[in-house]
Amino acid sequence: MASTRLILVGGFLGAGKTTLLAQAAARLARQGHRIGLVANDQAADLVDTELLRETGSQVEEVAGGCFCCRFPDMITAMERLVRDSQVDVLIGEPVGSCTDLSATVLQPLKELHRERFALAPFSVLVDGHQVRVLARLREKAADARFPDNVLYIYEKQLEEADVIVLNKTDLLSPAELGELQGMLAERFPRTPIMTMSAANGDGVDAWLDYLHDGHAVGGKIVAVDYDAYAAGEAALGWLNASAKVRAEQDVDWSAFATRLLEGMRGALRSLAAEIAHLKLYLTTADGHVVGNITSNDGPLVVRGHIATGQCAAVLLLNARVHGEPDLLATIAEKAMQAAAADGQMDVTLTAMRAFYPGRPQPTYRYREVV
Ligand SMILES: Nc1nc2c(ncn2[C@@H]2O[C@H](COP(=O)(O)OP(=O)(O)O)[C@@H](O)[C@H]2O)c(=O)[nH]1
Ligand SMILES: [Mg+2]
Repeated sequence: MASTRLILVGGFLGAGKTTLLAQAAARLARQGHRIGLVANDQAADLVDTELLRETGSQVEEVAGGCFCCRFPDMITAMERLVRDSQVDVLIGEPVGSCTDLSATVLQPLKELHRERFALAPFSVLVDGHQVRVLARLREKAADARFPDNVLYIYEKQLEEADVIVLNKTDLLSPAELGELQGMLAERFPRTPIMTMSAANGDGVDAWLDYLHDGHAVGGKIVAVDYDAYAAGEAALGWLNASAKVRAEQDVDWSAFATRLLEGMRGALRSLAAEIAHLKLYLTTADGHVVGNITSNDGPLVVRGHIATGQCAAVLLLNARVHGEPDLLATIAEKAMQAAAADGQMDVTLTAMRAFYPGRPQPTYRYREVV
């Protein structure tokens, strides 16, 4: 059987992976490819899956653990896309708090599934803010957003990349861009560094071309201390919730999304609980709205459109925060009720899971590059 191209895009929570998957899928589809996308999370009810479905590509999700701990599920999902939907390019996004992917996913793919999947260089996305955080980590500054063990994951993710992609360049001045590229090149001198705005598409074609050009794939395995890694993952409270929202009359769904995200951010700020990624997806019979926040001080972005006259929506809410899961659940529920009450709406929770991710236990862990 012919092999299927497989592109994996890593990077921390909020770096822009899902945005890039959607961009790449659209471009490759225009070139006549059939695309399969694979989302991944610690639990079900994923905003990312809905976002990826918008692209018109086939989407699978691997929920309940990272690709590394759910390797057989990842293979099954990919094989299903190839068999049932005849896709010829697969693009996957591992959980943003996951690292050691070269040892646990890339090497087993290379050794055990060489005939099935033609793996592209492993790209790790990073946004400028995160690069600065890393620099401050090395200086041991007290104002880092997350504790050291979370920053340990950031750093390991970049260390194992075949190619680092500095994303969100649209938010940077040329001088800042040059400075950040310089910082990355100094810290990771053996790794090619590309730049991109996944949001507006700048650099995406150049990146897709690069993946084709025969560069190293899974070229390094880095030393990862699993105690530090597990402590980093367990420092982040995780929440996946779904709810039904109803209104008596026509409502402004974007305003509801903004109120909900602002409400949560306000409560989290007052506890000094730093947001890694807070996102929501509201679906109605005619249109949807997406909302995102990737730090306590960063922009709140709401986009999408819902036609007038839509009085019922399904809400998906995903939060990854440096704070306790139970507290996160309470904050989320209160913010939902408050945002609904402000718009004379009614919200009914249909599922809510709040937890710390468990210790990573990869299916495979290679010691050497194969
Ligand atoms: N300004 C800007 N925002 C971006 C870019 N890429 C992603 N984002 C935004 O960053 C947030 C997180 O993006 P997402 O793709 O969900 O990140 P993920 O967690 O890595 O999958 C969303 O609000 C995106 O719209 C970019 O190139 N520029
Ligand atoms: Mg994502």
